Amino acid sequence: MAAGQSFGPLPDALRAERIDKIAVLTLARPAKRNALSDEAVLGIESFFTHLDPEVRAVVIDAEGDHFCAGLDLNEMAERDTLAGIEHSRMWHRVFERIEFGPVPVVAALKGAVVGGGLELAAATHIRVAEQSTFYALPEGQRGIFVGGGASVRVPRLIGVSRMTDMMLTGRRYDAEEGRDIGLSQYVVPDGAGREKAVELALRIAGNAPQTNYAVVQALPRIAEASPREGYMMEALMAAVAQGTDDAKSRMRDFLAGRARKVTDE
Ligand code: 1HE
Repeated sequence: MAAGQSFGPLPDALRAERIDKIAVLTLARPAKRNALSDEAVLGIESFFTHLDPEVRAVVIDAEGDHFCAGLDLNEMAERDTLAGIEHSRMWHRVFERIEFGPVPVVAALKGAVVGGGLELAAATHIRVAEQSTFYALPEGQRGIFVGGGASVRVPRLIGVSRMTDMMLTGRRYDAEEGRDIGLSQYVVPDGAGREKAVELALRIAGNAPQTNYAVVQALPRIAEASPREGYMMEALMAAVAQGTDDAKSRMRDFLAGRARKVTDE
């Protein structure tokens, strides 16, 4: 474990740095294609748990040519059934910390985004894919099943039938296809993923915290609620957000011509 500045203790497989109001967490085990050991997954939890309250958005990127080759298969062989359940539940806990954590998270994807790597990516809010990116769920070929939340999150992105195809036939999607079906929101040239992810995270960090909170915490819950409950939750969240001094001063700035227009870049 190396001291991760103000990021809590981080294992060697992770690095973290601060850029202005954002933090960048880097998967740093390229020799093993950033395969996720238990130590690394717990390190991700530690990073999000110890995040400085001044940090307004996070980028997750990776060293080397691949974002993440999934679960470290070396750690799998000796696990019995009960340990398998506990292990999967541990991944769920950590990835929930990302999805429903304090701030929006942007992933910079490249190369392999497979198995648990896709599960990690699916727990983030914005995904930027370099051209080299490919997505797969090789669990089907390894005789196992997904365990890091993919059966909940991936169908929401691409539908049950596409995930079924990925698992049963080993189908891979490339970067462009992935964007077209909803696995990423952006595709950028190779080498440009981190820069684009940082640019987006800095822009997100400039939003009012109450808006980012509503988008991360309320929007996915509203989207899953029945319309009756959803409309009510939306009204409550809207009232909470607009009642803040921050919202009022942002609206005054716009009306006085001091704020960006939608058409300004
Ligand atoms: C690994 C892992 C890993 C690579 N665990 N060690 N995930 C998989 O089934 C993905 C398996 N990996 C691959 O298909 C390929 O490695 C890649 C397409 C990602 C990259 O290929 P390549 O040619 O660049 O690298 P490589 O030579 O295959 O791998 C380099 C090293 O990384 C090699 O070790 P070395 O000591 O021989 O150099 C590989 O053994 C090692 N490596 N991937 C351990 N995954 C909560 S449930 C989640 C379920 C899952 O995620 S299942 C895992 C699915």
